[in-house]
Amino acid sequence: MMRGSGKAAASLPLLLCGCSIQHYQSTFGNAAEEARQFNTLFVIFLIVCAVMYAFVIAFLIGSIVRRRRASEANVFETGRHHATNPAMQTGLMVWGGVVGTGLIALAIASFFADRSMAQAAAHEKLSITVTANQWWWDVQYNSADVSKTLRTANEIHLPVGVPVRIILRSNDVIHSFWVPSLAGKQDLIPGRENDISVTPTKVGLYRGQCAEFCGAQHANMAFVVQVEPYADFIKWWEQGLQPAKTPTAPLAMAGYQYVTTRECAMCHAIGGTPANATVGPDLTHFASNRSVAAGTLPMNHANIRRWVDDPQGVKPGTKMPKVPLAPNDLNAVTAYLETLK
Ligand SMILES: [Cu+2]
Repeated sequence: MMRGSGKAAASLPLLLCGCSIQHYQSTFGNAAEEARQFNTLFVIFLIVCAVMYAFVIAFLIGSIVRRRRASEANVFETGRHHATNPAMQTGLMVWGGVVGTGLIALAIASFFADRSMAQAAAHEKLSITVTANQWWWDVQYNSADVSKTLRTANEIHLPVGVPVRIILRSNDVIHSFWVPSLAGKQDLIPGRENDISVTPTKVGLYRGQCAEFCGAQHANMAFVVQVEPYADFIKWWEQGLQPAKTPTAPLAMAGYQYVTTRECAMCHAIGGTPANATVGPDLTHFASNRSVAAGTLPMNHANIRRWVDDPQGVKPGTKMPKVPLAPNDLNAVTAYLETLK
């Protein structure tokens, strides 16, 4: 796992990536079939619109020059601009044809891009449910075998080359799921289920972000998507299903006692412990994540301590309350959370 230096969230993307950050968060990332389709469509629209625009500007300049020459010659060219002028009529018909052809070409390109994405969506081999909350992401990997269903938070793993259906829900207000390198945006709406299909084509780490203003900490509602080979993904899933290890060090053991029996257990679940609430993020493998508080701080000892000590200071308005912990308890809780890998 990458370790950050504890600097501000602005430096987080660089700290998160031991790999290339070239397409970490880029609409030109082309890291999934859907992003590639969108970008192809974008290029076609850009070229057609650029040609149209060039024609319009050329005609505009031509008409200004012509008008100026006529003024200088003090000639009032009665009738020459009239629509009954044969040359003008031909010109208008050609222009109408160019515009019509351009619009039809764009409609056809759009149709085929939609069709291609719908075909990919029809062959999904994996479904995950992402539920948005102010301001974090609950992620559930669905399985026909309920014992294999995995719940995590703020970090999504996807196998490369496998079409995935991401079911989108919201627990509070409207959010928007957006991983620019992989696909377009899709809203998460309370009381409604949306979905988006993604077929990742490039192994890598990609940043996602809520793209619909959802409150004070909207900017700190991020997540990362790790696209990896299928075998690695299955291994990760199996590891994720393992319960949290019971710590042996005295300080972490004291933290285990506190977290699983006191305030923390009222909101969080930790597999294999008495803590099983679902209000907040599942913490079973919390320290394996790359960030604390949905992309707000890099994951490291200092930042876990800082977050537990004063969540409202780090992320004002977050639903996680400040629990007045004695220094010993704070050290113990931090030590225990660090063992959750
Ligand atoms: Cu938001």
